[in-house]
Amino acid sequence: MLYVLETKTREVKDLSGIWRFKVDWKGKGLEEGWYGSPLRDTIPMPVPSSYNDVTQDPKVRDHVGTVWYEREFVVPSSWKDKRVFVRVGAAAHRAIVFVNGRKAVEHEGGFLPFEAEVTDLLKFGDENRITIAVDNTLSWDILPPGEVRWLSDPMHPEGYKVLEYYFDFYNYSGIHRPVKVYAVPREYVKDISVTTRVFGRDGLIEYEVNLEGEGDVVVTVWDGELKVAETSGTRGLIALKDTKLWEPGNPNLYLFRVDLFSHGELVDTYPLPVGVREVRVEGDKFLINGKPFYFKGFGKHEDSDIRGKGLDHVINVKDFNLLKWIGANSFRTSHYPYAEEILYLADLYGMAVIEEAPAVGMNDFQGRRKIFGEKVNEKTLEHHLKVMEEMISRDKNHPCVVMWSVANEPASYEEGARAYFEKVVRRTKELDPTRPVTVVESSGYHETKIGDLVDVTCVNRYYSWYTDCGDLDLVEYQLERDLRGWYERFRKPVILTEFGADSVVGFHRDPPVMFTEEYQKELVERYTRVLDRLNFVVGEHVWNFADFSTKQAVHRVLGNRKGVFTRQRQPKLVAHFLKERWHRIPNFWEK
Ligand code: GCB
Repeated sequence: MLYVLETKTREVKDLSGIWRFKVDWKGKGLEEGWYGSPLRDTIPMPVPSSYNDVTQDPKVRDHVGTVWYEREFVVPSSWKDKRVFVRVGAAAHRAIVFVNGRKAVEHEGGFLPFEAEVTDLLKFGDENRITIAVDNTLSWDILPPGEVRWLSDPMHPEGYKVLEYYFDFYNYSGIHRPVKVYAVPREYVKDISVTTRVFGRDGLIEYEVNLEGEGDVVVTVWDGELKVAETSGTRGLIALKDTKLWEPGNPNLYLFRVDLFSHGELVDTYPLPVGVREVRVEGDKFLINGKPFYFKGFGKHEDSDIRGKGLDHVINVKDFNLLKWIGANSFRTSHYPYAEEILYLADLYGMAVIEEAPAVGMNDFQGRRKIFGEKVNEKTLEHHLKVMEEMISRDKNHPCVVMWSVANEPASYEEGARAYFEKVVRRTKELDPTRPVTVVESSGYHETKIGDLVDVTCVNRYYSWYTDCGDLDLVEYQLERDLRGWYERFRKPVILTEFGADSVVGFHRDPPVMFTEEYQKELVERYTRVLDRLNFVVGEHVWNFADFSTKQAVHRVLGNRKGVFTRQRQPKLVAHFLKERWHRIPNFWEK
């Protein structure tokens, strides 16, 4: 799936702005055909944004069910001879789109785009109405999972509707990424797939172009203003001599342009930034362009004040500047695929990305319920496989993506997890044989049933935080024994994908105690001492980049405070420790 771009042959209308919004309190909107005529009694609502923190009404914030968005847009008459599509960047978690009262498309899953051709539904040279119903209900049929519970009370016979979920970030809801209407020519470039390889100083680009209709394809590769290669055909190989490779810290990008001609005339053109690089796991090393890479960075979230998970270019660019400032070279899109705009920035800034599917909360840390085979079912698996397809189809061309994570902390100690993840990992590798695959684990090395299925061992650990509270002296023994255990059993490179401690900014205590900035720094420092002496450890991602919102709980003080930066992106004490450390450790590092 190509990102929506304006080019010489394509036009785009970005419908970001204020929409009309209405909560469907009784869940009757569909039945009553609310999409058939303009909505009444609406309030203004920005798109893209989560709606939860925008109003002053806690009922809107906590609503479980459907909300409706609507606005008008004009389609110019010049688009009459084109194909017109509507693309929704992401809507959490289920959405149905109507154009002029007729259904255009529906989609499940809140973190990936979907689209439909709407040419036949439009009035050209006129105003059109788009209506989107978005449902934030979680269930075990989609990812991330959750469930609705009715709590009864004799004083309230109808009961209370509560959404339960087992992941640690707030279930922000609404249209989180831009909605775009765009026009392409009748015959056009539908998709481009590019993979790259590296031979010494030379790079090889293998490509495939998928067309709607017919025509002659010409491909050119540009280094700035300089054309460095030209070829033709819908598939082929391009060899580049003395390639400027893409790698973390040195993100060279070429422009790969596909031109489609019909009877000698240009009908469509699409430019794709391409970074030539090769990723491989060999023994206990993670190699980028043949060199052992060391991951320094964070698990992140799409999360900021008021707009929640809504796309925010200001926050995003700030975050990349902070990643650079602190000396990071990578992050994980914990716990769902982030906006495409973020991956384009990662390509540009030279940040390696572990891209994660929204499979989080497939665990029960109290160990009371069985997950695989009971909660997780055939439908979950089917949806999971579809999500892998959609995610890889969207992001396959990004050089920044160096590994797929198919899930975070599933109940991998259950027998049923093996059959499930065998299928998910196999499908992921079929879809993309060029990138390593992982599952981020919280199980013990002796109990996991899936540790051998992945290419890289990724583990999350919270010694001296969730266990042995306050006892920093235990960290080093426990962590070292644990990580050695993983390596001895599976012989794969290890990344510590989460470790950290909550700190409330401004809380100080010496000697350190929990929740102070000193304790967070001391804990992180002690973990890193262990990582430095284990050769098979190829990376460290601190949890989390910034403080973020969660559902309310006794162990959450206005959300999760494990940020190295505050939610407003200001550094805590630990940030200065990491800055010094990460600027000292090179990106390519063999211990
Ligand atoms: C984890 C989860 C992450 C949580 C974190 C925590 O293991 O992967 O989503 O936010 O722990 O802070 O508890």
